[in-house]
Amino acid sequence: MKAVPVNDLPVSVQLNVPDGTFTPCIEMTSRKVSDLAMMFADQKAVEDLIKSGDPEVYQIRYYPFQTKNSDMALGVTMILPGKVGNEYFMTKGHFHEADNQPEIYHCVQGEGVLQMMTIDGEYVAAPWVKDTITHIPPHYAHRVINTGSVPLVFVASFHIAAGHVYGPIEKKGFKYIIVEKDGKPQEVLSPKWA
Ligand code: PAN
Ligand code: ZN
Repeated sequence: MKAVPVNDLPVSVQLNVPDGTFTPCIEMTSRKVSDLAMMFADQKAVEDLIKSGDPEVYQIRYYPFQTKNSDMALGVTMILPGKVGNEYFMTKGHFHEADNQPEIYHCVQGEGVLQMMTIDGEYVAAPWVKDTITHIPPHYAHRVINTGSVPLVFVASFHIAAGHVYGPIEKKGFKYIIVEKDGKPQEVLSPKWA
């Protein structure tokens, strides 16, 4: 994530809920199926999707509010509706690097699941609908899954100092994956944990 100059003055941005854009915005990152390839259980479906154009899975917009002595950041994520095989589109998921760094997520559109898990595999899944707000305590990796038919948009508030660690989730994933079964989302044990 980009570093920005210190600004001690108040800053406001304007959110457009339907597509998760806001203005002004410092940085936008797009993640495609190929960026998340190792996260999905069905590797054949991953390959096929990459060959057929490598669709976008989500966009993150970021604004760091760096002042002389504080470091709040805003992140707005928009996850498109879609699936890889029968597994729904989702964020990569990560731990925070610093062990005293929590985060607040607010779902402003769509429906899905916020998965949280400690490094020892203690797992909590929060069902999400519009305006569910969740506090993610320190030590819990976090991932959001869009199980609906419209873009899921959520607002995240965290400290820049939190840092992001992706390695453990890239290797082992979360204990459970969310797949579509008989037209409905279902939580099943991840093959990596079986
Ligand atoms: C969020 C996430 C964002 C994208 O801003 O970074 O939703 O998810 P991944 O980082 O797992 O790709 C956050 O939790 N920041 O700490
Ligand atoms: Zn985070």
